[in-house]
Amino acid sequence: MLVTGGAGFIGANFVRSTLQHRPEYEIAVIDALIDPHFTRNLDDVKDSIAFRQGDVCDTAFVSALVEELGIEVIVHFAAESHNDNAYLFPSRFAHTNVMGTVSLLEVVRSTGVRLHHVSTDEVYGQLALDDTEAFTPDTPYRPRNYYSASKAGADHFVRAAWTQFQLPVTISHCSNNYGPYQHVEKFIPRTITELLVGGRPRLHGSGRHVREWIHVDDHCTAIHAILDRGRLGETYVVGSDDERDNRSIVELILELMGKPSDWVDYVPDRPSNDLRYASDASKLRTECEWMPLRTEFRKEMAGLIDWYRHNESWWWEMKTAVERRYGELGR
Ligand code: NAD
Ligand code: TDX
Repeated sequence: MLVTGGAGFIGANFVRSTLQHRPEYEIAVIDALIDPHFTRNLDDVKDSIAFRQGDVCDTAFVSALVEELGIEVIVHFAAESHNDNAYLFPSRFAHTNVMGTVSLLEVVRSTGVRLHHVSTDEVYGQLALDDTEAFTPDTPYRPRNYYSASKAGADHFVRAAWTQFQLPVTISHCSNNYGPYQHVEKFIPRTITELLVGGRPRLHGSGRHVREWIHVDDHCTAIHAILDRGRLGETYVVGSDDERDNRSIVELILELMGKPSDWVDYVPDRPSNDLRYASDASKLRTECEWMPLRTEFRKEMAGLIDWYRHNESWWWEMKTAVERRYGELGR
């Protein structure tokens, strides 16, 4: 198995859980290490995998590795993943997210390996707080920012690769993940680490934006369920049904970390911050016999706070750089 972006948050968790639970796979990772801090995410498993630093847009490099190692399946996580970077560096998002995926499809076309493409629920746009319909694989695409537009562009190529050439592909659209090794630019790690350094968390806008939160381990089992039982050419939505607004997440973390509920600063919203996402994973649950297991959010959040508390050396430097950038953005 070749895992692209395997040094990132979800990729590194996927590599670790695959090594632990699915020993039949031998794993290679390609990652461009766009943030030098990603280097450490695979430290504890580096002797059990073949790691190559490189760009997924480099088709010849990926093809050569696929041939050399006898790769049979590619799980494609590599991406520019942060909304706040997307409108600052749009061409990086187009390059990696669209061209990187097109490049892998070329590898699939020439070698016949299977590709699982990891997309996001954000491609479906935003829901109103009182909408009763959640995102399904048939929901029309309505991306509202450069990140989701780039992911949507990639998805269209993957789907066209199936209709045009019957390439062996599957796609998943997951909701917001949380767990260890998540970059501190993202909401939950930023909130926890801000409290650990004695600062105040920031809520964008009204704090009423809603996300559906899933533990990264459940995302990983969902991908394995699709690899095992999913149908080629199909799209699966992955979610937990656990919707929470940003304010209630901050309040829970404040409570778990012994701070008053108003220990928070409200800052200007990011442009076009989608109001709400909600997923309907029933196709995945039924066809692939999958269900999320790490669903006790309060307990998971307490464990995650401990993880960040005990792994300060992992995030300290990254935090300094991230907060400098947020400072420039005014949030
Ligand atoms: P991440 O930013 O932590 O990891 C992305 C990894 O891709 C990094 O290690 C980075 O170095 C690597 N990468 C970037 N450009 C590359 C390139 N050109 N070539 C090779 N490697 C490159 O992001 P993440 O949160 O782990 O997200 C992984 C995937 O899951 C992304 O495709 C994202 O769109 C998707 N996703 C994320 C979430 C979430 O909540 N984090 C939810 C749904 C879907
Ligand atoms: O300090 C903060 N305060 C705050 O209120 C930060 C960093 C974020 N927010 C808000 C903005 C969003 O409404 O929290 C929400 C979540 O923000 P992010 O963690 O940046 O995630 P989001 O933009 O929802 O995108 C994430 O989920 C979908 C991932 O980064 C994507 O890669 C994935 O596809």
